[in-house]
Amino acid sequence: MAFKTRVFSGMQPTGSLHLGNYLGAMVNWIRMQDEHECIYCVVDLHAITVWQDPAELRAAIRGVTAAYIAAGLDPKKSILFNQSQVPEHAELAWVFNCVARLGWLNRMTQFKEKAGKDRENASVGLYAYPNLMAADILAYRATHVPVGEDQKQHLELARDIAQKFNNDFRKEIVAQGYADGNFFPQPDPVITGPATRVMSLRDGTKKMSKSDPSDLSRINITDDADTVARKIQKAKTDPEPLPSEQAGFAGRPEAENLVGIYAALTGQNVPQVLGEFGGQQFSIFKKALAEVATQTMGRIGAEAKRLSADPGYIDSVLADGTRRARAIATPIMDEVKDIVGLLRA
Ligand code: AQP
Repeated sequence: MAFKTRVFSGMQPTGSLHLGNYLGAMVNWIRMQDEHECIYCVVDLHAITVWQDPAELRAAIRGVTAAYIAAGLDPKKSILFNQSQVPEHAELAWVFNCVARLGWLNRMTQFKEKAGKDRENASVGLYAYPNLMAADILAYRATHVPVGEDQKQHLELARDIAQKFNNDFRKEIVAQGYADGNFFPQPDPVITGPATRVMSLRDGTKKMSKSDPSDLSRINITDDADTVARKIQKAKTDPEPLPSEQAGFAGRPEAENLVGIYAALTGQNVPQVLGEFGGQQFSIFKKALAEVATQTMGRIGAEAKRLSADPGYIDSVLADGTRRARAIATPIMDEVKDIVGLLRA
């Protein structure tokens, strides 16, 4: 069957959002909400795959919701809610735990990075994280998933799970009226723009991340203008001036990262930025970068702070989004139960 275009994505409330989350994913979320039905989730069940202080988690769920709205998501156009309020995510994840193969999960590089050397001590949830992510998307039979480059492998796994479910249960799926035997779509990743992988300001070979112990490594939406300017001024660079062509980035990941960020924030491509700044010293370029970063992140941060002062409003947005999300997910989960052979009242 032809699947209706539906967009799904989410972010973890594991701290405040940063420039990488914004440029890598959220810019596309905002663009897509004018063209499609969009469902954007605060993935709190993913957050607890590593320890979260309960009071901080509660605050972060509201904080990330405020950031979504402040960045430009319209709760009237898009469905905004937090994952744990829609039980179909966890229910479908269990079914997918039984569809996905251990060998598939063993190949997931994010688990290896996050578990590090102390693998035996990592939570089972962290290991099964990609199955829950597949359930997040497929509980809505979403067709498009705007994410940063780091989520590519998890998206491929979601596609494999959708395909295996369709294959395993084809007879039942056809009996339920899906003539071509496809109950789930194979969701397409949407990974576009000049900053699909924003790197740490302290190390151009590492992704900018909420959980990096160094706050200097990232620009948070909660940072004020002075902090943004200081972090950019302290960002690691090299002694050479900026190159005039992209080939000049070889062996200079920090320079490449900063230019990519500037391009994304100003709506230009990298050659255009190099046309303007090629041959110049970092001190000059960093001033210009600080100015545009402060404008964008400062505006979002100030609005998120204003919205956060009214938790009643944030909770009402989440309640409305939950109701609309469940209206889509519940009938889909009911069909999954019928297909799998689980009795329901
Ligand atoms: N550095 C990045 N560059 C581009 N995109 C990024 N994303 C994350 N970091 C970058 C994208 O943001 C979305 C939400 O990510 P997440 O909050 O679910 O978790 P994450 O990918 O694990 O992000 P963090 O910041 O690194 O969180 P922690 O430190 O808690 O693990 C995703 O679309 C992601 O691709």
